[in-house]
Amino acid sequence: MLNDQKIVFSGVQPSGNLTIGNYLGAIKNFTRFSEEYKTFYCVVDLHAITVRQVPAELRRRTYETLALYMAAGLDPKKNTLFVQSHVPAHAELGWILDCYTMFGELSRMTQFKDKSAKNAQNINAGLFTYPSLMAADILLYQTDVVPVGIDQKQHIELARDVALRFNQVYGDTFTVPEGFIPTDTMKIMSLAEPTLKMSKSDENANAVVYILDRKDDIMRKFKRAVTDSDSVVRYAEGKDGINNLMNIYRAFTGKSYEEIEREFDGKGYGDFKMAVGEACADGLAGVQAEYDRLIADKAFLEATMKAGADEAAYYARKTLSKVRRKVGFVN
Ligand code: AQP
Repeated sequence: MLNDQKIVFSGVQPSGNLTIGNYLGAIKNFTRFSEEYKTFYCVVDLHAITVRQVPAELRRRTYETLALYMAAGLDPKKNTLFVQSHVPAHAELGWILDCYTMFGELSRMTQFKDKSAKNAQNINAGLFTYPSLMAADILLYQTDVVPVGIDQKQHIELARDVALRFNQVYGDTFTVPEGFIPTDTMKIMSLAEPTLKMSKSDENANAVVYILDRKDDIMRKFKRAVTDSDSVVRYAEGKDGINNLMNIYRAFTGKSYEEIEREFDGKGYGDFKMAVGEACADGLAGVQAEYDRLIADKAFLEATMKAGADEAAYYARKTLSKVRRKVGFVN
């Protein structure tokens, strides 16, 4: 790493099949940093167990998420790709930062409230302290930039507050990170309820387009997407379904809202939905082909996660030893 090279960190939970929300809001943007930044992209399995997982599925999805990172264009020679639980410094710094994060702060996190409502039978302490583990993930690497969807904004702000608090008590220890949130794709919405975020844990598979969905499924899901009683393809307040489809179409074609409005002038929603489906299927085809190749090579995936963890652990150790010294632990 060069001395003045900026650092990027982000992660995705292997808590379900990844969606085009995860892809357009996060993973696709990861690649833009590979050339000029030192990048750490992690499969955050420690976070995933805040919601009950089937162990064999968690293991399988951990491989799948790593393969998807690479299929989306992250070259392991240019990016440090690893699994969170392979670098124990995350859990250790997570605990330390728990002691510098206030109960009131954690109580205000909307993700905690949402996930508690969804998992009323399992409101565990990990779900509550998730943001301080996320702060540890970020701060361990002295991260400058964190590419995420808008739903993670509140957690990034908390990570900044914790870094500032720690730095104030012990002197300069952590870089204070900034979020990088894409404007058009920061929140891809559910196809069934376009006022809600598209989520990999949604029980309604028709509301969600998965990165690995094949064309038939993609077309069927867009065909059924909820729109409105108007029939004009136009980006406007109150047209949540159409706005969402326009954002997805923009992301896959690079067209502007005006170009889309012109393209579908005088045509109905049916034509527009089919075009969005085609663009999405075409945009994902390359990722899927590369994924199919990578997922068949388990030895390569294991070698990649091992090399990534070794490299990440090297950087993590530097920050952790500094923190341990500052808080007063005996070495
Ligand atoms: N719908 C979305 N639109 C834009 N960005 C999104 N992200 C997630 N959903 C959308 C971004 O993807 C990254 C990884 O997310 P995560 O795995 O940490 O979990 P999440 O934010 O809780 O995503 P999900 O899909 O909703 O997972 P579940 O259902 O397991 O809770 C993050 O940068 C996130 O912003």
